[in-house]
Amino acid sequence: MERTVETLGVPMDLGADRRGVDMGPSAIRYGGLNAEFETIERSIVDGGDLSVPHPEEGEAEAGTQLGGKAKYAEETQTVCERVAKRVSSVRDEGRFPLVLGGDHSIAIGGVNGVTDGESTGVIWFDAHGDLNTPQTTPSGNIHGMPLAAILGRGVFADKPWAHCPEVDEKNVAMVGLRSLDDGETSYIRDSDIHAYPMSEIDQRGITAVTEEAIDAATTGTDHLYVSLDMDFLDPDEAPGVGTPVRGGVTYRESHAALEMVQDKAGDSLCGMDVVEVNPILDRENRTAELACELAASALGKRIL
Ligand code: 6HN
Ligand code: MN
Ligand code: MN
Ligand code: MN
Repeated sequence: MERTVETLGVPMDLGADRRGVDMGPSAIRYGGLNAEFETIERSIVDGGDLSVPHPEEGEAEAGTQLGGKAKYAEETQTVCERVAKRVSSVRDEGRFPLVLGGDHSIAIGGVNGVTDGESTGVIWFDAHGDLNTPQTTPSGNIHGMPLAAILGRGVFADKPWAHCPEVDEKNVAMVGLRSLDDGETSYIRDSDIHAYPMSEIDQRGITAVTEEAIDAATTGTDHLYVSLDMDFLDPDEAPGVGTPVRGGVTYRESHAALEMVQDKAGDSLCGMDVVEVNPILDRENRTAELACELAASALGKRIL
């Protein structure tokens, strides 16, 4: 893995119903990202924020639909293409891309930015499946659809830019699930995706489950991308997220999982995003601070 980390803020909230995650990148920076990285032997540079269309400025139209419900589809495509381009050039320049969200739709850009013809495993830490399509979505919000889009289904399926054929379902692992829509449940059942709901974490423990997830995502792949939706954590720990769901992982479990990513797969880790931080709903910026800590854990921070 590249030693120097470059952060890329994506102040995007068009994929979610609640406003506020557009302030996520600022909150994460304010939460002490640089200080966290000072303790790791790697430098961090801030690549700034990408520009994102705003409804207030008339630059975005909620009405955009793609054969069903998918709000702001055109704008989301524009932003994700920008993310992919930047992530890819960060890697070309020999740095590690760390994308700060923003709603989870931006992961379409993150994954597309790293694949570049190489087979890629993906670990998706999330309460949700993010496997909806415009036909199965209850909300029309694209942040509930990015993993399906990456796998070539649903929103943008008719537009090949979003699909990453380099990502095979059998190398996708979802950890922390506790809120699935009907269409997502059948998607997972009919697929080769490795899905770990909270009930399995309760039974087997976070380390056994994460180890298996890492194995699935790294067996036979060239590299690994990690997508961390902060609603992976219990809302008691991380209240500042757009769509909180009770019953998530604890503070310690989240650190254990992200530390394992570095310990078991640090060499193949090629990119990461931390998304869905909503400072409006947060308490004393704790979710943003935790986002910094978890990124640092994944990228090698240890106290001993
Ligand atoms: N996220 N499954 C719900 C939907 O609207 O599709 C919630 C999605 C939440 C997505 O947290 O990234
Ligand atoms: Mn989620
Ligand atoms: Mn692609
Ligand atoms: Mn998500």
